[in-house]
Amino acid sequence: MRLDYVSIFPDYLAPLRLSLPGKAVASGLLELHVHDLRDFTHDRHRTVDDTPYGGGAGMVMKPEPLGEALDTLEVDGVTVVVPTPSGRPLTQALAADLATRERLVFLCGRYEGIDQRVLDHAAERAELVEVSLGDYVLNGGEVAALAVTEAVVRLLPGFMGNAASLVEESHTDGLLEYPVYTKPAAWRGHEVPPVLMGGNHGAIAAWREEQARERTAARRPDLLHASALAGGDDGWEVVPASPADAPELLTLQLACWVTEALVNEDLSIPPLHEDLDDVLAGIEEWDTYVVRAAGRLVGSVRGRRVPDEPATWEIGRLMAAPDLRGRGLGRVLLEHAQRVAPAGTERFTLVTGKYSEANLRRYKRAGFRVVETYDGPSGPVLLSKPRRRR
Ligand code: JD8
Repeated sequence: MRLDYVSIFPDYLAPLRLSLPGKAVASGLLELHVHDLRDFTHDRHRTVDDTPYGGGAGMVMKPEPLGEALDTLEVDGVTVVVPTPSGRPLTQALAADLATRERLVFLCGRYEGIDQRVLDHAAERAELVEVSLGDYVLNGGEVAALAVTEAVVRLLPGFMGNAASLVEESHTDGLLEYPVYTKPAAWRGHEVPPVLMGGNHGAIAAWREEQARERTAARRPDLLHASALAGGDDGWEVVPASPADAPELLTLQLACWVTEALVNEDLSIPPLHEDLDDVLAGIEEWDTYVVRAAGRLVGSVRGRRVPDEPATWEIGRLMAAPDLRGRGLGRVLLEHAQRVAPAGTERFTLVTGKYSEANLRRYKRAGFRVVETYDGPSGPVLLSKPRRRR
């Protein structure tokens, strides 16, 4: 990924060369370029701002220097990120989306902001993403550019040394992270919860899920509410699929696996090469379930007994509409696929792309473990989880 930053305070972005992005640059995963906006001026005073039309306090950033910067950085068809208090909130879902881009160009504003025509012009020739760090006022866009960079870069395939550490994270699927502990087992009268010392992975996964849910309900009920509004948990109604769902299911399937193909740089993945008949056959062969929100088919999952392995319940085609990621829909579908497994099921299996960090996070958080990695361009990776006695 290539990242460009335009700012009147280029040194403000020096931290990029430190910490995480620094290593990514060293390993060639990341290319960073910081540009001083004044280098795109031609007057003796290197002017980048002027008084606001219509009057009022403060100064506004002039369009010409920013226009020249966009030209020089050849932003046609590229994603231009502009931090602004009036932008869309930065979320894990937006970070994961931006992480699929080849390039990001950050325009860091100062003063009262950037002349609106620069943004209108950028939107005519590039993908303009106006983003806000949160509902408070900063003096410029640099801090937000640094935060967006960290949230995005750490999701890049192969970036986090141990992808596993991305697993148990807040906001990955609508819940806050659970409490964590390390040695010593007792400290200043505080003990580590015994369940964590018992080595029973299923019990540990269940305790952590419960802790995450309780903490979210206590500290961020809005997250639970948001996923409920979007039909989450008891709001997402998971129902058996019918052949009539096939056209929408094919559309959702292709949309979801485009992201997988991008992340895994592999266009050969089977879901991308299916047509309506294949989807109809799948609905026949597998126990297939769908979720609708406001009438729109937004999620699906299926399960079947593995031929000649009756005790293994294979879960597949778990899909959540790209615009609804981070709302817990994937978690609800995964839980449902396990719940509907027939009696006699001893384990669950599923596969995903070896570079599908978000999926791997969700599955490992749910207690699945990688048992095999096939040697295709994107694996896949086979994960398994023992079925806990209910
Ligand atoms: C970009 C200029 C300062 C903002 C007059 C103070 C983001 N979450 C966020 N809060 N503030 C920003 C932000 C502030 C910026 C610029 C981002 C460029 N300012 C302006 C309007 C009021 N001054 C931000 N992301």
